Amino acid sequence: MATGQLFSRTTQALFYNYKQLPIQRMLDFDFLCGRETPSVAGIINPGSEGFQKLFFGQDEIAIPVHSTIEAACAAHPTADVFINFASFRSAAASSLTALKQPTVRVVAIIAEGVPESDTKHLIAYARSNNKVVIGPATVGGIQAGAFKIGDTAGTIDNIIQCKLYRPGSVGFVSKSGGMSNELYNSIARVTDGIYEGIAIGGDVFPGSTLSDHILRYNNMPQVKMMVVLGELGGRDEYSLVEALKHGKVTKPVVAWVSGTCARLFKSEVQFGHAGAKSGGEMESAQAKNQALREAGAIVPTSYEDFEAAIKETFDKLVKEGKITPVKEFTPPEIPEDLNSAIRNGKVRAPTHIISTISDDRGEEPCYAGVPMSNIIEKGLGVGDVISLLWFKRSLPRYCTKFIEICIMLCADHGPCVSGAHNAIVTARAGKDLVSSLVSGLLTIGPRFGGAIDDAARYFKDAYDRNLTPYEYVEGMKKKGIRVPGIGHRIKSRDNRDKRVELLQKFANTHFPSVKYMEYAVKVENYTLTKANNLVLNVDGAIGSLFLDLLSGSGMFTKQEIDEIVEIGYLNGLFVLARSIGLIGHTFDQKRLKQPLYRHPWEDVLYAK
Ligand code: Q5B
Repeated sequence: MATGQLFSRTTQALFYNYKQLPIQRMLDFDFLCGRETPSVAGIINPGSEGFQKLFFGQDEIAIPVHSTIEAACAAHPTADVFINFASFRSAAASSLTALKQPTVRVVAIIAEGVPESDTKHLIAYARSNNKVVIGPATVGGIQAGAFKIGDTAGTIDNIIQCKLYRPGSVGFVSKSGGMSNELYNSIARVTDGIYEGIAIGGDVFPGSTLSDHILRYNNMPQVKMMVVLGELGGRDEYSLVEALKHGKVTKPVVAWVSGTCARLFKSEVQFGHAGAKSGGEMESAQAKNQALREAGAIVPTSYEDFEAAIKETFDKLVKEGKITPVKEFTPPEIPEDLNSAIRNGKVRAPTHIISTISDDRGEEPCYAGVPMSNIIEKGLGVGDVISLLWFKRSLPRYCTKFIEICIMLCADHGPCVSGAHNAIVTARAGKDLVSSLVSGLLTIGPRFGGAIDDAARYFKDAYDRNLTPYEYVEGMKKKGIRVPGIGHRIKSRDNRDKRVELLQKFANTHFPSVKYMEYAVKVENYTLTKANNLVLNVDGAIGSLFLDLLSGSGMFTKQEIDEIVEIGYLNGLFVLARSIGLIGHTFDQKRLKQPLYRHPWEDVLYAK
């Protein structure tokens, strides 16, 4: 293992597997410490490339994302720490790849459950190549005021409380990541704080050991004393005992091995970590504490006395002039995330969208307040769904049935109408479903299918103003406007549109009043005196009958009816219905493998 300093205020890491929270915590720590460069140089997210936006203080920064470890190392040759958030399944392979990169010096493996044989292989490779592995099964480590791995030391509040934003004089190493948080706190209370802290992880074979780090701290002039928290199970602590016995550790070591309670259990006990199980006597916490004590470490009689022992050792070093406690300063405040500030009721932010028709935030989506399951359980149909989403109310069944009939009758009118023709030509040009559908839909307008709204507007206005059909039609003629809802390319007095008849029949049976439709028929009678094809067409029938539905159902105020007509809801019925046919025509052409359409020359008048 390399000796001495692992990190500095300029250390940069590559972060394997995108995890927003730990990366943001690293960057927040950087800001707190007054680092000028973010500690994460790049992210490796296998299979994807680009950038991830994260905060560095108040500013957003874009961190490059690479799809391979090799590409990330090539792009960031000064990033020498590799933080591996891969799952236990892929952690070993990705860690080995990282260790093989010449630019990577330290690899931290967070995953628990990495196979021991894989870890042994990683350890052997790292040691023979003078590289450092921290973990597996670790939270990582921290150099106070300089660099932090992932989630080490928890929240920003905890980091501030533990004074980890600036260096102290204590080198700390533990097996447990959770307990290291506890100790950062204790150490901050009774000393000038941590210089560096490492959690080696709770596996039987840690990538680097307690003694590896203690020997490293011993070589670092900034570290004046060391604190070790071991645990029962394994023999790692004995290598520290040996180092102490052989005089390799010259700075005071305050140590405690937890798990003394294991003796209270009658059978063998496995604690949280894979390596923390009460095995033979040598592996007991009592035996290890005793051995450390005999080797010269300062070992209290219980965990409760651990903090006092640390304090005593620190105070002694201060008294001897070996430590000059650091000057305190107030770290900068990290701006709170908008989401958490809103959650905590600290700020209010204006919304950018207002929606009143549906809500997908609860257990199930609701249409106009009606849960999806109600719609299904009550056996409601698409007309009811339209009634909820367009009109924001549950209309009576005859109304929703009428909507459904409109949709069924307007679903298609053969391949020759404008919309179907366009969809067919587009599909034959090799375009996809959406393009073909949209190209057909774009033909819907005042002449083709999109005359329902205008038919309703003008019929309503003429009827409400008591205009005779003659006054209405001739008035429109004077203005140069064709009567919307009147006239058809193929339908005529002698070839009536069956759809119009069906709609009229349904309305005559179910609607309380059909006054607008009757007015439209009177208009038709008049226009038929002008030309045979000036019949009430499907748009005109729907437009006039929807006026009857709105005014006769008693479900809408006069103001609401005016708004519906003014906004123009009713063309939506044709758009929705005809989408069914346009999709059908698109599939039909593709199924028939029709080639590119070209209009024949013979069908064009080339005029001069
Ligand atoms: N004239 C529909 O016209 C059509 C007149 C009129 C007064 C009128 C025309 C029209 C209003 C819009 C309308 C919906 C363009 C139609 C639909 C869906 C569809 C389609 C399908 C499906 C047909 C000849 C003479 C001229 C005109 C006069 C015509 N309409 N006068 N009011 N409404 N209607 N659209 O046959 O003196 O010679 O200059 O615009 O309601 O789109 O199946 O195909 O399901 O897909 O091309 O059913 O009526 O007649 O343009 O040659 O005019 O009649 O002023 O008089 P035509 P034009 P003049 S349903």
